[in-house]
Amino acid sequence: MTRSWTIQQAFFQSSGSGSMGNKPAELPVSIEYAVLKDAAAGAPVPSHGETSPGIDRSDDRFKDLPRDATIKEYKIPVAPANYQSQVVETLRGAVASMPEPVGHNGPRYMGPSSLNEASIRQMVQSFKNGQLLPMKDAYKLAIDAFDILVKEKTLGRINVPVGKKVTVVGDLHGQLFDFDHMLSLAGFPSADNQFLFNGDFVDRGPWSVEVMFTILAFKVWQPNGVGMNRGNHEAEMANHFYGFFGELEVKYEKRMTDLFAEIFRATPLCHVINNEIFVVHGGIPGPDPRVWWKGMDNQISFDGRQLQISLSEIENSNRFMEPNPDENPLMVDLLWSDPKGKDGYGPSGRMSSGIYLFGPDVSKNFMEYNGLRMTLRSHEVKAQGYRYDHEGQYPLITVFSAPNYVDKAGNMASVAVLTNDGTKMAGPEFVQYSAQPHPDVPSGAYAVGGPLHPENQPAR
Ligand SMILES: [Mn+2]
Repeated sequence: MTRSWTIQQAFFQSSGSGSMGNKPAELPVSIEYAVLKDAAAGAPVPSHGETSPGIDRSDDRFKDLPRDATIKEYKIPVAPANYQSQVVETLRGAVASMPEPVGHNGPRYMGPSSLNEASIRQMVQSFKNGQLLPMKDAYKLAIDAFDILVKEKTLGRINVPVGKKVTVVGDLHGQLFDFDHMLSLAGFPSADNQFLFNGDFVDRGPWSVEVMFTILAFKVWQPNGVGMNRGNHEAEMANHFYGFFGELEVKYEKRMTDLFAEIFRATPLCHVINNEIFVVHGGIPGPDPRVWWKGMDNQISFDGRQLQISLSEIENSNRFMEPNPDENPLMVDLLWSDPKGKDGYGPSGRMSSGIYLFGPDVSKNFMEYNGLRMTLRSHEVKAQGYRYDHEGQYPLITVFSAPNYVDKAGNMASVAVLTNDGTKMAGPEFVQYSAQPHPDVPSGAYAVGGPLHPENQPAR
């Protein structure tokens, strides 16, 4: 089996707006997507017109489809009873025999009990001053975080006691100076204020390593008070192209990228807060079966799901893999999809044939079926840092936490705060903020083609 990368690039081309006046984000930046294919070298492009076994193409539902439409079963892989990582097991021994960082005068990680609010504040301050955890400590912290995440469920549960709150953080994308500013406004994770990081911690911003180690320090400090959802950028393919792996290689070593790939495969895909609020990076389950054909355009909407997916199906699904629409359509929907204004499903411009947009009827049906009353998601830049994409009784809200995204979007950022008022999770209230000054390292510096990518650096 040869693993080949293919990458495609699309520009945000938006015209018009949805029935609720929803407008796609207007951005001077491109959105990119890539498809990781497991295929023999030279294998033909998947043919259109395919129908999964078990699907009756003569069913009335499909009668209007063009002949070249592909109809694929929505099959959810089941999680293994326990996941064993050969990568991590091998590293444990290697890390134990790494030299102690004698003479290192930057931040240290001396085990879970060394973490507290003061030590993490100091760590972030050191990161802002250009210091790093030493190699051995960095591995230890990352492995300790892996050991916690690997035992969690694909769908996590957060319980906020009466009078306490939870802060949901959207895309951060390695913007350390903005992240630190956000913490100064929203506070640190605590028993009074749990945190849920909703994916896209890394890539593009050139301090993805420091943002990631800060989040892992929070997680190891308070395993039950800090949640993490995987985003579409917590994936090997994305990290390879958009900077996190290049940055890890420059700041540490290439071998560490394999560990982070395992950490991301162990990261839950979504959380539910107090049985009321669904939190996921991208969106909710896509159409079943998955239908697509050449020439789909954004005028098309289809009503594609007769059976709803339950929270327990998500909880028991296998996340220990890279996002891949053929093997795990659910994961791709949760990590990649976006809301739209009109009812029904529609094709997404992010990636052909595997990613969908979903309308307000789709999100309402999912929430109603599962006894939920609100969805928070991230994944799209918004001018104010948040946006009610679907309104009404079952709102779906985007929260995005990277201000002036990629140093040029000009957007504000926000985090969403929900409080248990004794009857329900009240809110969200949004803590908004704008971009902070940062050292002169551009967004994308460590990405493929960027000035600090390992291939573009002089030999050290
Ligand atoms: Mn995203």
